[in-house]
Amino acid sequence: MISKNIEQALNDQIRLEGNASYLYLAMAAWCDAKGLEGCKNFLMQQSDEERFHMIKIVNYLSEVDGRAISPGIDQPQKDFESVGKLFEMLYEHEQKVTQSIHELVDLAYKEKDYTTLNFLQWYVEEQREEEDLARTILDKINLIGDSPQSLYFIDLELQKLCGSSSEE
Ligand code: OFO
Repeated sequence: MISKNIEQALNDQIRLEGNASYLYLAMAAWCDAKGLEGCKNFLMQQSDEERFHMIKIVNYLSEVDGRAISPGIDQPQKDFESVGKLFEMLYEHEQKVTQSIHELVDLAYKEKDYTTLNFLQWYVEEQREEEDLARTILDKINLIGDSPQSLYFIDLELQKLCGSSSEE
């Protein structure tokens, strides 16, 4: 059994993970339209992972006799200024998710909900890895540059990163 407060906060997290999944899908579609196959594949993979993060919370709520709410979808941004700006946005989004996970940890700690606290550790670690991955990509883009001539090489690098992010 979990408190209504924690249940609400976990449902807010479900929404955030769901929105991340659809934002990354929109990013993948934009890259696809630009012929950036490697970037598209990477972002499709990230989108799938975010959905998995969402479902993991839905299953957890079911296990602790809570009620999961399937979130509505906010229309994500469709167009992006450049590949560099797109990955900056992805990094900012991951930082926002990390902050939200840390607030959830805080709440679980205050309520002495050690079961949820334990469950959230997986997300704390996952966010560390995802932020690290996003920074690695931004470093590569900074090195290569994102002028039209450089896009081919960025795309190759992103293809190489496919399969390198973690899933359980
Ligand atoms: Fe990368 O956001 Fe999920 O946890």
